[in-house]
Amino acid sequence: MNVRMWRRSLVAAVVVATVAVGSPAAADEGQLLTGDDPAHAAAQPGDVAAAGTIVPMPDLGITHRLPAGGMNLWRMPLSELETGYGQPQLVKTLNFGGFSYDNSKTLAGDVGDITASDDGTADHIIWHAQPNGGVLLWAVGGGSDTTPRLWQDLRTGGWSYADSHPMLGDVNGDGWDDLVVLHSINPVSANAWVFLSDGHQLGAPQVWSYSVPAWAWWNRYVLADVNRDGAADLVQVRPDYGAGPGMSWVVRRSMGGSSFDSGAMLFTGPVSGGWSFYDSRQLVGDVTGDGVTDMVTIHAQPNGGILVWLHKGCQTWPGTPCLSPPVIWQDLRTGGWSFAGSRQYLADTNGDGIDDLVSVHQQAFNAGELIWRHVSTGTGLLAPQVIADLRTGGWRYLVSREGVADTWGLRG
Ligand SMILES: [Ca+2]
Ligand SMILES: [Ca+2]
Ligand SMILES: [Ca+2]
Ligand SMILES: [Ca+2]
Repeated sequence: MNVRMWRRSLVAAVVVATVAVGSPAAADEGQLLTGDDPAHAAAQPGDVAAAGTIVPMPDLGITHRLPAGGMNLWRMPLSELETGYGQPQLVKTLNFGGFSYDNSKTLAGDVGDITASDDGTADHIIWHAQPNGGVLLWAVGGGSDTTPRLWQDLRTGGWSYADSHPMLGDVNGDGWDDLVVLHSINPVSANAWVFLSDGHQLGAPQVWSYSVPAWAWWNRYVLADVNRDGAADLVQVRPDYGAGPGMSWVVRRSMGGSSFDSGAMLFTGPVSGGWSFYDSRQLVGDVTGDGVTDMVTIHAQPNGGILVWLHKGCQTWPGTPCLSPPVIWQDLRTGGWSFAGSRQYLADTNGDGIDDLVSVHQQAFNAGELIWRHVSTGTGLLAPQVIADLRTGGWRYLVSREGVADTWGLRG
């Protein structure tokens, strides 16, 4: 088997993943937590949690463009332990007030008890472009009260929608997601601003790092806890500077709730080895269940298909993060899988503490999409299984975007 990766020069539009849609496994249904997020106090990864144990019950937050330019916010339970598993639920229709799919970035997370009736389902943060180039920061909480709250007016103070890149993650380890905004100061550098959550809303921005490399076409970023101290770190993925479009992982650790460190290189994949920054995307989570954070590279193949690579974490806490040499974790070069026609996430879909792969996939000759899970056994990924068939109902792959909210619940 040829396991080399190749740079992909042509984006094909052929998407033919066909499936037999199975019904989700019946399970004792759990109960979402309200109030505090137990954060990292959950059961040890790999354990099968007993009833009453706190387990991940992640939501997929979906933002879908409306024909007139507004947007619908949705949540879809990703854990089979949760009521409504695989069924999108409409959270809020934003067809007023200038809300715009095209002129906003929307993030799903567990930011706080935003309203008195917040039920612990996904919160949605809206980073909303303003006519003067600035930004308004809005929040929509989980639960019955989904009226958008205007949290911050960033139309002054030098804030620029065009120059900013918002992300959600719990960078100070208190269980609530914080907003991290990379704001460019020149074409190649950005400041990392952090808006800490106090459990109810986001506070004033503070600079955690000066002059991190800007994102754009030469960098991507993921917020994830690489060293398992409870605080999400800033993970940078970049081309192999000076040597072409290879791919490198760099981690900037969250330090003491007030800064990111200067960064350490975890992996360099040279272009000569087939690695391509441009033909790959990156995910961070514990997919092996050993409690150490792994990294996953989704890499395009010459025929347009996909290889899933595992870079297994080899850090022993509290040591320096490190990665084992990458191995193929799943071969999706056949079966109609398309790199260009899919988006991937990591989330624990069965409450065993091991992150599973989730794919949102465009369909041939159909504007809609299928959402799949690839359950991790800890040593590999099981065959993909459809968890939501969104080929009908008005869903459109090309005018929707998603994110995973790190929400938790009690196993039923
Ligand atoms: Ca909330
Ligand atoms: Ca936090
Ligand atoms: Ca960390
Ligand atoms: Ca799992």
